[in-house]
Amino acid sequence: MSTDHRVLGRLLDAAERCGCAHLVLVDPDRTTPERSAELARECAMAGTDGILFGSSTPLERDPAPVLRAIRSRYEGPLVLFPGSSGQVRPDVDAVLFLSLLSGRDPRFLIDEQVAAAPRVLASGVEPIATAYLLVGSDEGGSVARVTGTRPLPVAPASVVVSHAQAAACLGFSLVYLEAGSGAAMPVPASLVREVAAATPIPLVVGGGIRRPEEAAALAAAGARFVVTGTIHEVGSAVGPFTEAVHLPVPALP
Ligand code: 1GP
Repeated sequence: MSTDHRVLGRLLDAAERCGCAHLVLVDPDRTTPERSAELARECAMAGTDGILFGSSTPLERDPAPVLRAIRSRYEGPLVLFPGSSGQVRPDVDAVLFLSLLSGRDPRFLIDEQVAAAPRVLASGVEPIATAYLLVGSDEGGSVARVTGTRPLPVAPASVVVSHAQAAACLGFSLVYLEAGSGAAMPVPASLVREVAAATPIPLVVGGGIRRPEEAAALAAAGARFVVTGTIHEVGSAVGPFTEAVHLPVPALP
């Protein structure tokens, strides 16, 4: 049995073409099907590079109507971003196959993955091996609460750098620097710059981004993917964020 990497390839192509790609996170417990359809339409219009779908907390509602609403309006990659093995489902294009390397709890390092792998491989959904690093100066929000782990400190940068480098050595496809959904502050751009410079695999950065300028700063610092979620749940348009994340093509001399 083998898995191909079509979705990852498509996402990386987008990041290459645009300098940095923009992903929008839809939490099916916090977004109605109607709002999801509207968000998906905005993503299609804006040229957003992918939609992430999932929740760090156990799902309270059937997510299928939200998923269908997204599919009805958006043809780009739809990637599961699961909080646990229980969220794995066959009707997505790929799954961020996460291991919480910032923590030391075997459940989130490997146990959930062992539980999920048979269903992922049987479904044909593409797994994207992603090292998940909770990073920040606050408490880490719902990810910290659910996993019982603490975020890695933002300083000294060497702590996050060495975790990202371990992810590269272990063969992960992506490193996700997560400040936590709705975090008071995004991951600092200065830290993203140091991690990007020292790590040979692409960085995904998300959590607490509220302004297009913050998204642009993270892209300029070396993020290959920038994720926004909560800000759109409260009504902010997607377009300005996608536009900010897509780095300007350098002018010909
Ligand atoms: C959370 O990184 C994502 O896992 C997005 O965070 O909801 O704060 O935008 P926000």
